[in-house]
Amino acid sequence: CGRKFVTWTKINLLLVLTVLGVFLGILIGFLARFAEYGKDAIMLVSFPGDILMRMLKMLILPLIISSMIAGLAQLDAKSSGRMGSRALGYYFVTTMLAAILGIILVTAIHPGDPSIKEGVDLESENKNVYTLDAFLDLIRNMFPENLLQACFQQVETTYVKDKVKPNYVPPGVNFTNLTDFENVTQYKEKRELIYKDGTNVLGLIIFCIVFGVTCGQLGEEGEVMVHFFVTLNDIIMRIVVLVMWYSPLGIMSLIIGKIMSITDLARTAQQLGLYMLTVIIGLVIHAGLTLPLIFFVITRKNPLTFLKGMLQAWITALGTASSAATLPITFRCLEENNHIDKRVTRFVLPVGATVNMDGTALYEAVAAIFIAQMNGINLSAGQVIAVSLTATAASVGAASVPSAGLVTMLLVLSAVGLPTKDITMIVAVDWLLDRLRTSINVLGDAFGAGIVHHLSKAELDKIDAEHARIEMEMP
Ligand code: DAS
Repeated sequence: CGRKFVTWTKINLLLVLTVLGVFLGILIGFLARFAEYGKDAIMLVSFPGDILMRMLKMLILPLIISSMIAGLAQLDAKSSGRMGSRALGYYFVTTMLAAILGIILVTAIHPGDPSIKEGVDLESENKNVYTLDAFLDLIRNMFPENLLQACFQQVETTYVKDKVKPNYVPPGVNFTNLTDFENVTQYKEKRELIYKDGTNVLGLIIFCIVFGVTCGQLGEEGEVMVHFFVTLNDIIMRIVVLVMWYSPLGIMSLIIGKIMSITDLARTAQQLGLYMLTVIIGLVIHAGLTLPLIFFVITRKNPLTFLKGMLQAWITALGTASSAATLPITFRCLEENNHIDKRVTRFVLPVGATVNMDGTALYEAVAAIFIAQMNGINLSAGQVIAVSLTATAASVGAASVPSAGLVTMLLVLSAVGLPTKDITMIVAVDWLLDRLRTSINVLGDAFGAGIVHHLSKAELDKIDAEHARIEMEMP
């Protein structure tokens, strides 16, 4: 069995190292936290993690462009249309299911109670994280008039003292800010709060879909262009392997840095423990039961084997709290471990990572009703239905960057007239819940790619057979 263990470890060495990184990160994080190190130590310890985030973000732009154009150019318009509609249908159904599951659980467990708010002076409680007014003004001002804007607009809001400057940049391919997946919330001594959510991925994805399909229709003329993007995609995926071997250290550093900077652990656990448990139970049921069941019913394949192949991406999502940053690893796990056709992953993954967020929908439904319970408000049936719909819609609008779901939750709270200021009650635990819901978002995208691959297999085989026949006839 020693030889078997060595073989197993060689195949799973990276996964073993990454899991080790997570455990060491948690252990060192809590040890360092109780040692009360200062901000400098946190910055230092978080440095390797920042490097990992920057490496992954560096890959996202070329990866999305090359994968979408290469993937779509190798399909005809009809099959990519069918593939796209299957993917969007799966995204809508699973996201709605997640939101409804969240509502059932938060209503059954009832974690919110007016006593939680007693004695919590929202103003003083948040001095060391956000200035309450700053946070509220920021959110209130950046909150776009309607969801379409949230999906397609690029919002950059800088809050400096009493000024909030939301810049709504018109949709379209704006390369300058696309690599800025940073969701930077810094609280500086001069009471400046800077929040940047510079994402315009959907604008890029739509551009790539049109470009890729057009490229594919060019036939021979487009061959050179298709070959360029296929080669670019192969190069990017090779670079991803290098980043993956660095990720155990980076993920460990991200976890240490986060744990060291938690504030008020005891109060948070005491007041928000049941709320966090509700979210966690919901995420586990959704990813451990709902998604595997849908996957098994449609593909008749073992969902556990599929999940094992996704472990590396799941842990990276836990470390980075960003579906976009995890995208390169998600590609690799699906194509290398689960053998999903590249023409499927290249098309559905960038779209899924941006609009399909089951974990976020569940989280926003739970958090909104938790806030209602904390205020002793009993929502009517109509309001509960509004919560499930707006939580689904808000998860589409959430960018795939850290804490995006916390921001778009305002859509849900506003839709049912809940006090938006209470969002600061749950900010303290968002660093953990964000990681958990992001990892479920990634698993939802992965199962989606597996299902679309299964449903499109016949067409893909037909395209391959056609290519083989043409090759045979070539002189
Ligand atoms: N962190 C987001 C993501 O990358 C999810 C969220 O904030 O809800 O998927």
